Amino acid sequence: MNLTHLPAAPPAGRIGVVHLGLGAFHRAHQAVYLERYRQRTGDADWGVCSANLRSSVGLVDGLRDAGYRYHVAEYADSETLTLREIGTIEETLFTGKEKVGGRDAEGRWGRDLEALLARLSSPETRIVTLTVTEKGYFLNPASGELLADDPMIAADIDTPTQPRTAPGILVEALARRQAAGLAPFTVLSCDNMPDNGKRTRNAVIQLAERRDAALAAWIEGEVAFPCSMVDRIVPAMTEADFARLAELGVEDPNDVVSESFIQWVIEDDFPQGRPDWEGDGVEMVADVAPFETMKLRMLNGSHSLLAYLGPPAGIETVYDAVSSDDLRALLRRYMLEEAAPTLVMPEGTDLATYADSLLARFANDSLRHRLHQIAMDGSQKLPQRWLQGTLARREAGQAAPCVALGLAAWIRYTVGRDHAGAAYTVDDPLASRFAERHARHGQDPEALVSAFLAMDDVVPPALAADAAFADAVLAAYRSLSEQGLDGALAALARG
Ligand code: NAI
Ligand code: CS2
Repeated sequence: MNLTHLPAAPPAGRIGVVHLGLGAFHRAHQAVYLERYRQRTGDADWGVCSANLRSSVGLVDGLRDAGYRYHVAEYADSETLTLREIGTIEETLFTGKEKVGGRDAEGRWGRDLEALLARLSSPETRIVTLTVTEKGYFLNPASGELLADDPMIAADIDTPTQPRTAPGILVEALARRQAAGLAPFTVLSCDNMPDNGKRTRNAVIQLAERRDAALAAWIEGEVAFPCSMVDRIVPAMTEADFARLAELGVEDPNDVVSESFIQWVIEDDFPQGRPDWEGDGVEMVADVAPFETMKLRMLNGSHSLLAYLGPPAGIETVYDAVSSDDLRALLRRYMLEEAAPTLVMPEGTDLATYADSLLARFANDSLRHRLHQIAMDGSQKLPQRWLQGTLARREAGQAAPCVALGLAAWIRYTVGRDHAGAAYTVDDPLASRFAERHARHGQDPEALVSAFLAMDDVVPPALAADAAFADAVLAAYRSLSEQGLDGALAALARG
């Protein structure tokens, strides 16, 4: 093993960034960039206070107990590893519901809420970043409208000074800053959503309007919500990952594993200032949309194809999936024939080379990126990964057989049983709706496919009404059900 250790820089002591969503990706991406920035410049202004609003109180307390130090194990391949110690997270907070004796019902909410709101109201805090997953913004996946009827959002509307959601916490923090005569902070979403800054702004303003029109107008006029494209494959840790690191003498429950590749493309709109990230390879641009759409449709769209085709056929990880020539051929066909033609990229962008680089990253034999993890929250992911691009293709009269197969696979995946009949959890905010459709139409493929396509908060109505496309999804569904993955891929290849 070619192993490189990189120790963390000394703590800064000044918190310039507050992060919502202390998960694996935040620890392996934004925190890494801030660590590299601090190592390069010695600038002590950009320490991070990182909060979990909903889960993982163990990580919040574990990082605190470990002196806020952890490692990112960056694998270029199974023989080349950089162990990067991170010290930029200097405070961790938890505002979710605590379990009492393991029982969720009696837990109280908001253990550290006041501490988080105080951090967010501090003049030192100039940037707020988020990785709360696509569902953490409480937006209709297709329209981008705030889900005002969601019980969590309804609670934040009823008790706005005791918020529980990311949008609610941002509104309350901005209200406190406005009341104190302070400038706002810049809100930087790092979630895999198209126009993630605009969608975050949308959620925050729609929620603020239900509280105070003047506050909403202030936010609309004063708060920057730049968009960003983020990229680093950071699988959820497995026991095998911890065992591998233990063999190297690194035993820390807060560590994360990632690939060595990392990318961040950010719209340069930071009125309160920012680190000069350019020195660490961050691309600061005027418009991030082309980069974001390219990555969401080519990388994430490919990931989702594997995520729904793989598990029912007993395939567990991305690496296992791309070890199959047929699945690799499917990804290449999807990327070059269905995704790439929908993209508008700067002159000279070579999408074929980009596709090859993605397939090489997927074949990283040191990442155990579970397909079930990628399959999570499909209702929140598929609009931007497959459906918006496919609608454009259909409106131009072009076929989309790979996405039709992907949608058929997603519908089959949501039944929650694999090829051997073993049950698994369908982890999605709309899971109960899927179960209801399977219970009612499970024996009638045509009615089942129609019922899924009719979910207009996921599938654009114009695409659902496209009879030729709906027929292609039904044919793919029947092919998967009757001939399995190999048969369906062969049918696709025959065209
Ligand atoms: P994770 O499971 O480690 O962390 C998820 C975080 O989201 C946790 O802090 C959790 O508490 C929070 N969360 C979930 N639902 C929430 C809600 N309703 N409200 C508030 N917070 C909520 O997952 P990970 O790997 O950190 O990914 C998080 C997000 O980062 C992804 O959804 C994606 O948008 C983005 N991302 C992830 C990449 C990866 O490879 N893991 C790569 C690129 C982007
Ligand atoms: C994955 C992404 O879980 C998923 O949905 O497709 O987290 C993917 O690993 C990242 O976007 C890569 O940058």
